[in-house]
Amino acid sequence: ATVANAATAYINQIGYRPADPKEFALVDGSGDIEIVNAAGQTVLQVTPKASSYWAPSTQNVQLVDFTALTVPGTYSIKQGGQVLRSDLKIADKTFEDVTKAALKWYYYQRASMELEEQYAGQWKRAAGHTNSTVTLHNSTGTSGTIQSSKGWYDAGDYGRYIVNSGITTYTLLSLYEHFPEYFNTLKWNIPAEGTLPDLLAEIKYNLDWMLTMQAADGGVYHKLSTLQFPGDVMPAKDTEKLYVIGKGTAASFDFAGVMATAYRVFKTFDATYAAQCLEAAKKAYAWGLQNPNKAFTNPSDVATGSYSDGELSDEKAFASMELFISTGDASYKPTIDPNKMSIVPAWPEMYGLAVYAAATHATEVGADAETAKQMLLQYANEFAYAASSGFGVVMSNEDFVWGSNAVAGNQGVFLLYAYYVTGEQKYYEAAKKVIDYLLGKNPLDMSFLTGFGTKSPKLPHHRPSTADKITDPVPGMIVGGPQPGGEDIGSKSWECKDYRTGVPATSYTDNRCSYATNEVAINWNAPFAYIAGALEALNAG
Ligand code: 9MR
Repeated sequence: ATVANAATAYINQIGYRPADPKEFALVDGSGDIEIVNAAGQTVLQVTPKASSYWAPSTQNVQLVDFTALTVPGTYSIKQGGQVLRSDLKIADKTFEDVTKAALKWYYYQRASMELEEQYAGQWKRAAGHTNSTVTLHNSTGTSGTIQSSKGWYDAGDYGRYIVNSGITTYTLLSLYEHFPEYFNTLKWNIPAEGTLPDLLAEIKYNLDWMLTMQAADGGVYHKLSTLQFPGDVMPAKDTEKLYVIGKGTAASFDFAGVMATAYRVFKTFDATYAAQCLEAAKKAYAWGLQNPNKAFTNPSDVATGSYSDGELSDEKAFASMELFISTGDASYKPTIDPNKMSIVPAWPEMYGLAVYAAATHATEVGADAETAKQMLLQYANEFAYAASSGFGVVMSNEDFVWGSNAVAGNQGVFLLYAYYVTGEQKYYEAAKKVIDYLLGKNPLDMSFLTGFGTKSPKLPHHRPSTADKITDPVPGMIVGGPQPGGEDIGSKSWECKDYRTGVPATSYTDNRCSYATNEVAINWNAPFAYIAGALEALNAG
């Protein structure tokens, strides 16, 4: 009797660009792979690479390189005469739609305004958090109210947090700054903001909010939220009192770096606005220098996201570098420390951004640019090597933390930086594999982007998607992804049953309860949008 082939092929479910390197992963396969076109003809026969062990899923994985196939179409993957799957696609501008969707999601996250049907379609909704007079919590060191509105909700909750807005807005500003031509014309149906390109119109909506969070002395408040997380209600139904909470060093330096960058990006569109951003950056930076150790922790009456970080030197380096590049004023110039280790950016890890900025501004920063470049390449070489085995990504066990998909994403962004400074194809190829991973070439066989792919999250931890009574979740959201922490597991009604598998890369559940694996967040969408947008922009025209 013939035993059915138990092989599984894991692919980028959105597809592959015709001229790109192309690879899928195979588990439990044996023999050659045939790729068959819609007419039933075998167009490519490939011998899979030798298998390699991937610790995060404890699987032996074979990589199958089908770069030689360049004709757009939909294909089947066969092994031993058996069809493993029939949704393999090669298409021009493969990542344009996901770029638009991932960026459009920021519009869906907008506070203080109605989402009209002409833009939001079936996800139209009433405005939330419209009362712009917000009470200063005593943790700000003062009392009274400020005027604050606009901005993006952080995640599945409705908090607005400066630290997380910082890295997010910076990543999106960088996307524009690195690829202005591409983003000057790319549009995704959001309300116009003067003549700004859509990407800058969206970014400005959050910058406007961030600017309201600066106190008269230059210091920046940490966050704006209710005291407790709201229930599963639409934004307009979350009517608990809003507070401005905390004021600290991380928020002030993150704000300073973002505003210094915004100055460069908005200068040619709106000189007055750009000047306002730069002024705000300088004042926040000066406050940070005066208050170098004001680490934020949640006050005892506050339970919303804390984004607490005790290590503040990287935020300072980031702000210094961006201010230095924007102003040319040597008094801002930070020293690049080659021994600093945590170089892949994350909300509490901003050092890598300063390193990258230094590496790409040799004229301004002088000798440090070479130090920065060497640091970048030392890691990028390890990353490129790691991408040649397992599921083709850098991710190792310790990368599977809360928001692991953003770790993968930021590794990809980092690899693209290495590509820009060297032009070496191996970095492009490794960065490209990150988007394959996020869109389905992973042991869960899952595209982590809502609304896209053969199998994608249906029940994200996202209050609007839960409360809106619409079957499909809001599209264009990258969920946090697998990780073994199980912080959301328990016996209370809103908690998850144990979904852990004993290995990091499959400890995930597509369930509303799972804020530790299936929530969405602005800082997780940004690196994905950056990679998808960069891959299109680099190949445009
Ligand atoms: O992304 C944050 C992650 O790094 C932390 O481990 C986690 C627990 O503190 O919090 C995550 O951020 C959440 C924030 O605190 C509130 N909004 C939702 C965010 C994503 O889960």
